[in-house]
Amino acid sequence: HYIRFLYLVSMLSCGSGFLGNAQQKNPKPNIVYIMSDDHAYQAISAYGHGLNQTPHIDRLAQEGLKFTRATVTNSLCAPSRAVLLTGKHSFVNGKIDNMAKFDWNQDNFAKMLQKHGYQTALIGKIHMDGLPQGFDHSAVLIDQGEYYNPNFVINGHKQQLTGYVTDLTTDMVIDWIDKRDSEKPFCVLYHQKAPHREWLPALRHIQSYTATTYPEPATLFDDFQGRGTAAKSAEMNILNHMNWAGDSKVPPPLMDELGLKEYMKWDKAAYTNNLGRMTEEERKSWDAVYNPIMETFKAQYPNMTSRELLQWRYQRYMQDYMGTVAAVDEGVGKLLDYLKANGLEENTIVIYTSDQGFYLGEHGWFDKRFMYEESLRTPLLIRYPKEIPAGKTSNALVQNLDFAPTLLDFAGVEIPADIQGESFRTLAAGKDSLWRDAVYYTYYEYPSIHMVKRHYGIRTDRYKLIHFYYDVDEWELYDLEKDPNELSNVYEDPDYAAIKKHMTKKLQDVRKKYKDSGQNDARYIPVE
Ligand code: SGN
Ligand code: CA
Repeated sequence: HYIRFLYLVSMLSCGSGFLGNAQQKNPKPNIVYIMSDDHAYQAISAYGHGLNQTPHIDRLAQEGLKFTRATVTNSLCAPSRAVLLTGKHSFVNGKIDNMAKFDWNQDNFAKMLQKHGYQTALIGKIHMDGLPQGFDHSAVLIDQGEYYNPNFVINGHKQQLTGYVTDLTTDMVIDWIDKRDSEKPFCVLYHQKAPHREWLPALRHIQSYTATTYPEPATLFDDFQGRGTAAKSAEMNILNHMNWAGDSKVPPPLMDELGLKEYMKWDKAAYTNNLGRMTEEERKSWDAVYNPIMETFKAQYPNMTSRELLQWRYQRYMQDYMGTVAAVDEGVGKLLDYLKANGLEENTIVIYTSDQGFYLGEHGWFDKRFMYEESLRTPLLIRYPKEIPAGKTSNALVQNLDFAPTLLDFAGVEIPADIQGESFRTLAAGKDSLWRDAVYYTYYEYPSIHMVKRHYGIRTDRYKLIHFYYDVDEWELYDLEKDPNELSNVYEDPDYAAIKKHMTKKLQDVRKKYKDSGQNDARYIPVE
């Protein structure tokens, strides 16, 4: 009777809803950290680009806070995940690129939460070898993972699951929350593979998404005048550097018939392997939609100009990319509905983000890596009704470096002194708080796929300074207010001499603050 009484009182006093008994006894918030892979903010309708609809992800913006200038410190999958876990820059946590080994023995925020009574789980893509540490439960994809009937490594044991990867990931997250010990707070990292290359949407989405025409970005036909060698030599062009079979879904026999060459030597194999994972039934449904598209392409191809070919490939890319986003969005809806139906809505922090931004045809590109806006910035929405007012927007320069300290802060765990990020808890609550005026960025994976040169730099409210190094020594300065598409490098422009000086000094300060140096860059030049 006593417990019942308390329960009634809590229901009355909280007004807005139901709180389970467990949460009364333990006020620590639960955490659902949702991170997709390569999800451009341009592909979330709450960000207002008008390309697609993501009603469920948008709920987090309506009921929570939307950051418009959240950035990553190194725009690549595995390094981004290492930064998330450690709260430290790549040159400190050691995971500088997708190839470097991640040392799971170092501390991470999940380990710290565990020590403070949290139940923790990691479900989906992690893209790092070794058994994840800091998690009571892990179900992770191998490397990039697969879209159809994917292999998962569940607590160290490999297993092929039946179904579509995005749906499976969502269901495993909900299932884990459902079966948890409700006496303890929980933290789950819900990491979708989608919308990562090679963009295979779920069958329920292919019909409508392949029938959609997307507006072309203003810079689709960018010729890179006004920029340096790095932008000119990157291999991310939709026309020239995408795979015909794996990406554009032109079947290998049709490639041969039309004389289309493999750009990457695994192109045809990627197509065969990806589609080869489908059951016969699944493959039939897929072919019913894609075969007619390829028939039309076959007829049109001989008369297409290279401009038209780029336009066709851009549409194909966007259709499949957006198709994979659709299932991600539905998953978020399912998860939010689950939290609500189970009285977990009030006491659970829900974050939606991506491991980095992505090019959706801007500059003619796909992929990421660059410190230019589309790949530097990442979507970030956070909902926690207890502290964060609904429907607000923040343009503060937060980074993925800040997740670990922020989540520790929310959980009431002391933030270790060697963590380099800062908690944005107070900021998110809309309270006055001092915040950084510049973010620091580093990128190392070169020479490698997409050939984006090594660089580092800072971005402030208005300006961006980048240094490309290793096999070039080039500086770029952008005025983001006058030139939001970053088309004109003003580093040598005398009108910007004072800004250049100021930004150069700021960059030196920031490198000092994070303990980066020319020596760090030298460390990553492989010895021949
Ligand atoms: C694969 C992709 C690249 C992508 C990297 C890294 N090529 O290599 O386009 O940049 O992954 O992506 S593919 O032909 O294999 O699809 S990341 O998100 O994991 O960093
Ligand atoms: Ca990624």
